Amino acid sequence: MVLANRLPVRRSNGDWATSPGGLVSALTPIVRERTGLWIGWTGEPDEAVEPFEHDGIGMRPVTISRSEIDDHYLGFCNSTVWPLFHDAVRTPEFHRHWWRAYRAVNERFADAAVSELRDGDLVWVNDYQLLLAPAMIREVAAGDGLHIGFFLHIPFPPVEIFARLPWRTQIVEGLLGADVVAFQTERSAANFADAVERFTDAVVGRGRVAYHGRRVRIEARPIAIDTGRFEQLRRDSVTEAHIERLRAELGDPSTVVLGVDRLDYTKGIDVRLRAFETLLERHADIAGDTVFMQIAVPSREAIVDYEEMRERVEGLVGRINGSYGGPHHMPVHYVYGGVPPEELVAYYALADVMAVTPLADGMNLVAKEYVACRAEDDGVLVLSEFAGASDELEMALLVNPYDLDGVAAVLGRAISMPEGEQAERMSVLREVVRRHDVHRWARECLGSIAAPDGFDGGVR
Ligand code: ADQ
Repeated sequence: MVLANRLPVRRSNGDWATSPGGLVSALTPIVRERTGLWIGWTGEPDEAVEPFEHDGIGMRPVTISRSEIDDHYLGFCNSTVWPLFHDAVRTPEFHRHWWRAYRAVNERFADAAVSELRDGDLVWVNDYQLLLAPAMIREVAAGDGLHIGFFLHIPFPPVEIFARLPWRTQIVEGLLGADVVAFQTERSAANFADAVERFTDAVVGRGRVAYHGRRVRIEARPIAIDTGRFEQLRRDSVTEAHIERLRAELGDPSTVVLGVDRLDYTKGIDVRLRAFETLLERHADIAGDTVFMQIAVPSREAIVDYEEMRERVEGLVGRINGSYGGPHHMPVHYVYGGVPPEELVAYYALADVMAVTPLADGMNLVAKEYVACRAEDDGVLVLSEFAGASDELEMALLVNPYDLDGVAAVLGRAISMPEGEQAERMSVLREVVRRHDVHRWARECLGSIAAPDGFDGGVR
């Protein structure tokens, strides 16, 4: 049984279609094989949809009201937990009525799970919208055969930051309802262990805690991508045609620098634009034949911090083009919208430099997707040391996104990196994303939840 904020399907022409994305494509075959259920929200307010089956998987929709979208989703999830867990890069807001709505929604997910549970079931709870659900499920259904796992897709912050949360003890206790609590990185796992030690009476050991007569394991299980699918799309002849078209649309520049993100203040889109501007200030010669392409998917537009970041990004794009552009050349191209997978792969294949500069990020799949698409072992990944992905992608050019001069210098180095060094770095990076793909990740996560004393799914 998978619990996630959203169901893995969305409406398309009055029918349900599978949502795109790595997590969904990794999990659906496994859930189908085990005749499992998926519990989640449809994405529409106040919608009561009867359980249904899609593509061999039982869907169990949970209703979320319009006021809960405000208080639970936009409020507690995305204006309290999201900024707090991303190192408080924006000031988190704490409101008691948001907390009440968060608890109520978690309760509803837990009830839905409990009503379907059978002995021996494996329950896998995903992400920061459902931090309380593991304990809520365990409280009602404490059978011996029950296995509960939790995976956090975003970072778990250092305890000094987490400590600000008025409901910190309830959150930690909520997670300790699971048998396995897994994180993207060792750092996040260690931060959580610190929080357990400080806010509960659990006894914390290496990678495991003793809590109310049970043992709970704390693990790092970095998420991965469907590498094979990206490689296959890259080889598709249609991709070649897309690449040519996109290159021409950008004015056939000699160098393309790319950014791809949800428009989120954690992603450092403004940072990389300002670093690019600094680079142009210092090396006017690059301005003529280098293009910076930024694709930004709209996200959480109802939240003021997101609206402000959009204005800031668009202001920077205008300023740089005003200063360095001309009638026949724009140094920055900007799209506010998503692009379909075939086109995304073509952009990855086209980009000489990929700039991934979040201030904080659980993993960052874009960095891994870029690597998977570099069929010729060329191209340079510039990666923030604050993205979880930097633990594995050590051969990228790592940057501190708070250091604008540093990022500008590294962008310059990336643009002029000799082919030999590009190949040396990229071949190692590609090996990393091949060896550890999302299918292996899902197998290992579920294997660990099912095994009472841990699972060594092979050496990583
Ligand atoms: P996100 O914050 O959404 O995910 P990320 O890991 O980069 O960040 O995943 C974004 C996904 O959306 C990627 O698969 C990417 O291809 C796609 N995408 C982004 N911009 C797009 C665009 N303009 N057009 C089309 N597709 C686009 C959260 C955490 C991350 C963690 C993931 C998975 O914040 O740190 O890596 O979950 O655990």
